[in-house]
Amino acid sequence: MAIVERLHSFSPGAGRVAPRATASGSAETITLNGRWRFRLVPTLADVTERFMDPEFDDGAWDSIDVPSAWQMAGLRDEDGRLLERGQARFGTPAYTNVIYPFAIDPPFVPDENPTGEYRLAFDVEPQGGGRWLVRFEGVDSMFTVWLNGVELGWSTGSRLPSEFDASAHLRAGRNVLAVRVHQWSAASYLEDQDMWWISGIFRSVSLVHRPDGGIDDHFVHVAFDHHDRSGTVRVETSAAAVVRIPELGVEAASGEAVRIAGVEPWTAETPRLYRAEITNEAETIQIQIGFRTVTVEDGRLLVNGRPIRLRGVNRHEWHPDTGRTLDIATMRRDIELMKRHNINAVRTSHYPPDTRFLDLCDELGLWVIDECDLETHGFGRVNWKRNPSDDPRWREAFLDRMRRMVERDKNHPSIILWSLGNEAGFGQNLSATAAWAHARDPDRLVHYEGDHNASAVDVHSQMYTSPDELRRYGAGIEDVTTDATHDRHRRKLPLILCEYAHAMGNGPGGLREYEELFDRYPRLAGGFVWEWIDHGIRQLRDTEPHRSTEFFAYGGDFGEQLHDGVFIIDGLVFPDRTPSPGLIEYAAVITPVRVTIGEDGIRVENRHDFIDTAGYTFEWSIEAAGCAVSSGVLDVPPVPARSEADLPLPAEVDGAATPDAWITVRVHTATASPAVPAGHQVGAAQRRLTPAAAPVRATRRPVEQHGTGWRLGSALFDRAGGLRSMGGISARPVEIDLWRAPTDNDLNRARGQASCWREAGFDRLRHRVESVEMLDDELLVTTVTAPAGGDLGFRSRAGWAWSDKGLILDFRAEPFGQFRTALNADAARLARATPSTIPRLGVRLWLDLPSDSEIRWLGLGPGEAYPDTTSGAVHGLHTSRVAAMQTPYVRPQENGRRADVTWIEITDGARALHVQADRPLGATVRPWSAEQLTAATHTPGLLEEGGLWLHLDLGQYGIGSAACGPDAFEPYRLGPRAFDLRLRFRM
Ligand code: IPT
Repeated sequence: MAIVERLHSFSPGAGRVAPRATASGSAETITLNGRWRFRLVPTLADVTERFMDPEFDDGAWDSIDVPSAWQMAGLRDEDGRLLERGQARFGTPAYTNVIYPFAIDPPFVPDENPTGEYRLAFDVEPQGGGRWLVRFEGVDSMFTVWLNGVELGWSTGSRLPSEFDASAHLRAGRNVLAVRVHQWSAASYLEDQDMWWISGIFRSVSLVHRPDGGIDDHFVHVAFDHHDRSGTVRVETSAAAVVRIPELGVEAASGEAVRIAGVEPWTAETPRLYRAEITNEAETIQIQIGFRTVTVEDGRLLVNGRPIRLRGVNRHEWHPDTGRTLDIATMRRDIELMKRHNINAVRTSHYPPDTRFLDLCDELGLWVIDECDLETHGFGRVNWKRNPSDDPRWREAFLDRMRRMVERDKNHPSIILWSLGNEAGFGQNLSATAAWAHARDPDRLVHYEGDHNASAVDVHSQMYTSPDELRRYGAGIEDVTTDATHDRHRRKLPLILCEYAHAMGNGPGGLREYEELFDRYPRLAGGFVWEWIDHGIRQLRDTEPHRSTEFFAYGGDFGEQLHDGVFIIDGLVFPDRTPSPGLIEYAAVITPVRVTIGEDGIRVENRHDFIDTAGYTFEWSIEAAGCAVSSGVLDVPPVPARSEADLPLPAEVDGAATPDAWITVRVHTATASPAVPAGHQVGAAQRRLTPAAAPVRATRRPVEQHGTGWRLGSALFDRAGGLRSMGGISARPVEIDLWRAPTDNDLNRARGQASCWREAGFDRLRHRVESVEMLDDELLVTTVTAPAGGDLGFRSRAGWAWSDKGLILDFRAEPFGQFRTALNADAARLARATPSTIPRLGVRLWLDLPSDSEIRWLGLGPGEAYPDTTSGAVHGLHTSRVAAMQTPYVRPQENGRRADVTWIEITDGARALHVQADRPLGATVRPWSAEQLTAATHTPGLLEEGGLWLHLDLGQYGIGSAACGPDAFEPYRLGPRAFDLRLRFRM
């Protein structure tokens, strides 16, 4: 078949051996990973005619690491050093979410089809008879393989393995493997996942020996009977063999079902694996067996007879330097981070991961939805016309993908659901794959979100459902499906949110609201936050002569004509895997051991599904105004899974008389497990015991004239009543502050608020001092603040006084004008416009303090917190530095706010400014202005301006999930209102 025909073929490949389980054992496997010769050509017309010939001279070619994606490898020089931005050796990554970067004309793809030609010369001494296979774990998107000049076959299915029989052509001594990989092929229509388009041999390649009579394939069928706690195992093999589980004294023939009394079951909480081997004369393979049974009963998702709650994430494979090529340390790191943040489930969105990741899920304990490498989302743009999912010509390709996933991964106890893919509409090919999976593996459940009627699946799945709608599903009062039979079936199914809470930029907010529903309704089996990691690409940008700054690139940064910008940056961890505040929040909301401190006692809820709380310690402490008062350890009898216990409060609670006293209970792991160390905090709870101290009585001193302005103690004001310095620290006048640099949620065109805020003009406030009055002991300044081009705003009155307790500011403000979302509008538009929300309500001032100042505050911390993201923060005395308080969102946006702050202190060692508020405020300190934060598109765009901005707010608009989901929920929306505020500055 000519290349062109093959590229435009509905067929998934040819010449491949039947898919089979991943296995390791006595048979030899030789890695072919390493440095290969490589040449990239831009179009099919440029391919190298005889490059597969063993004698072909590739001396002038480039070289590349296998595995790697060529676009990612090409961002570095031959020695692995990052090239400057704009330079690349092998094409560049391109990002689109839904839209295909080629015309929708299936099965055709453009002539402009970057093609990588790879050559590897290697020496082997094949021994022992049998067959030799060349195994590719993943090649994107279509490739043909030649060994010693002879074609072995071709394949598609980028995130799936392909094996070719090389036996007839493998020689003792030198061999040459040649592979031609095309970026685009008919199969690209099936791989429209929301991720970077990158290509090449991006997973390992090996030469695998298959001895005659060897165990080519095996299928471990397991069950756990929760009534008598026995396990059953039956191992099907492709050749007769003996199965041994030494620890259980089991020795059985392949195919024989063995029931074993008293086994320990596998769960994500107790990932108990039994070592076993399957052996015959030809070979021995080592396996790990986990006993567990997955069922749906009474609309609940059960494992081993008990309901489970999925506290999950969607995980793409990503590394900022290597793309979708991950090393084992990175995979392990992902799981450690997940488990240390209370996550217990992964959906492998949207393709089967490197198999080693699944081994780690088995070993460390995570529930897995293994998802097929299938997405045809781009057809949505043409009303799903010609969608492959319902076109019989693609049927074999669909089945091929599902088969290759299930056959490869069928022995992982961690996998409880097979997912048919993502966002591929619905149609006969998906029904066929579901039917095939049910027949091949009756012991697991089938998932696919796009099957809205749940006609082919065993769990109902949705994405980005609002809490209101979710509540209806929980209560079983959801709308009927179009078909009565499907409706009856669907009503019996548990519901999961395979995606919710879009973690783009600052956020997600509103996680608690979902958690409450998951808690309340047994039918709701939990959900998976979208998504685990920001797919940023590490780049260097020249910021100054001889200085380059690293940053993370996103869509459009490689000059793509078509791209979806920053939508690729929507993870709970930053590209370098630093946890973002969203992950801290999620960990707190989903804590498996929830403590609630009431007036009369402490409630411990064990939200695990299987284990009791014996493995946790519960420490309490009482602090008053941030200072330790007393502490101890709670005596908590082991609380069984899914139950709760009530305990008395520590006796010391009664004695707490000092103002602003709080009790905190922290839950830690008592012992280490493979992914989580001992002493790791899994949750915390707090309760205020005594009110904050009454405001101090201050004796005011007279205001003095000073030059053309005024002096109030150590504070100087200009003639317009504007603050100029305090205690030797230069300052700028206090201003009303309504703006925040829009978050990615704010910027969503359909549900976000930023466009209204901009239309209203909150980003361009102008201030006009109306009057300055000198009273005996107060300097009174009234100001009108309104946006350029607008006639609404705030009138404020700042009363400044000097006292024995420092500089006092009494600030009052009142809104005026029509706060409507449509400003400058005609009457009709105005009538339709809803009352405006505002991003922030507060004040800001600039201080001449250095950017390495130390910050202390009493309030929530240590991390940032917004109205609907406060779960991960605790009240107390916190210390940090300016730089550490900036959250490095890949696209700069509002960040770094500390909530419920009653005082904050900024010090450079020599000078200190202490600001005390009469009520808890949001406090943000930045070395750059909100204007700069708003304008920056990447982190190197944020430049220290000299001095610090201090923002204090009485409220901010919630964070929500509007980038792909609901906006901030009602209680977290902020509108304009009159406010007053008293601040006391001490220097
Ligand atoms: C949903 C996709 O499944 C996921 O891959 C990702 O693109 C996410 O959106 C947004 O980041 S689909 C969307 C129509 C809700």
